[in-house]
Amino acid sequence: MKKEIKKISSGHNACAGCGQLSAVQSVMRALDKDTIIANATGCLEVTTTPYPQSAWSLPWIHSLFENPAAVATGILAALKKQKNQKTKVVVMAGDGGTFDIGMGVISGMWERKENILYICYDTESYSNTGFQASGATPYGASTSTSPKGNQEKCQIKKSCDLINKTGNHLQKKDMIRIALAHDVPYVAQTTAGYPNDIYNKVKKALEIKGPAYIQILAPCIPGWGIKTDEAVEVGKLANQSNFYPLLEYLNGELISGGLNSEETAEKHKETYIKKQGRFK
Ligand SMILES: Cc1ncc(C[n+]2csc(CCOP(=O)(O)OP(=O)(O)O)c2C)c(N)n1
Ligand code: SF4
Ligand SMILES: [Mg+2]
Repeated sequence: MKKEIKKISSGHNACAGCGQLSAVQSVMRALDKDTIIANATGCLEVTTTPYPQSAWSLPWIHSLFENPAAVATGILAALKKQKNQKTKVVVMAGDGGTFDIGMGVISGMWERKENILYICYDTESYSNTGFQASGATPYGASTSTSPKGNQEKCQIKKSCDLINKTGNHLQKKDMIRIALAHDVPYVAQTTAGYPNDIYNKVKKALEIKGPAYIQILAPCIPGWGIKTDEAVEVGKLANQSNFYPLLEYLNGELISGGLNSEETAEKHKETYIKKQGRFK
């Protein structure tokens, strides 16, 4: 029997139960071996490539924190020069790399309508550097730069009183709407709670001509204050509570997912919040 090659191997040093690594496994199942990945600095890159080792068995390049979209553009240009239309180019980056520092180059890539699949693993904070708030951090979440009940440590002095009471006092940036505003033909949202949904969305995105954006909520064990066996459950609750609904847009039209009924959301909201240390 032919032995299946794992596209990302065990032996990486991510935290036990990491929601991001679990989501990556589902993404990798859907990728063909004729793929080149550009990966921004962040937990995914750091935990999978401690020199001289690598957990990746597909062509993979580490970009800076801010520029995997530009690196992907360069790869695509080189493939075009070689008249190669077969090899897929995929970006992988965290929410900090996507919502914040990488925004300008992402916008350029989408403006040029390049055939690149961009996947954002959304841990709702800068996990790799100690859980600082990002543009993806939801309202009320305690992070190391918006620490609830710890005025001493707060780095955003002006809003300290407010942060002290609530944790993060800013709303999460709506990256899905930003992608749609760029007329990205395939835009989807999912969570680490749904491995098959991730797989199906990646497969679909790869069939689309032009840019595609998939945002995957990736529960972070220490950053969210959850147990090592809870990332999948919390990923499911995020959808069921309507905090992070599954979404799929094709040419601007919602073709699957959307908000769950009020009744379903009400049933799951409290459990979603109470399970997480960052909301306590
Ligand atoms: C220009 C620059 N600023 C800061 C850093 C330090 N840094 C490395 S990873 C990281 C946070 C990454 O956060 P995110 O993109 O959300 O990925 P995660 O670690 O959460 O998966 C930061 C701030 C850097 N590498 N480069
Ligand atoms: S800090 Fe969070 S995102 Fe990083 S490896 Fe650990 S669980 Fe995963
Ligand atoms: Mg992150």
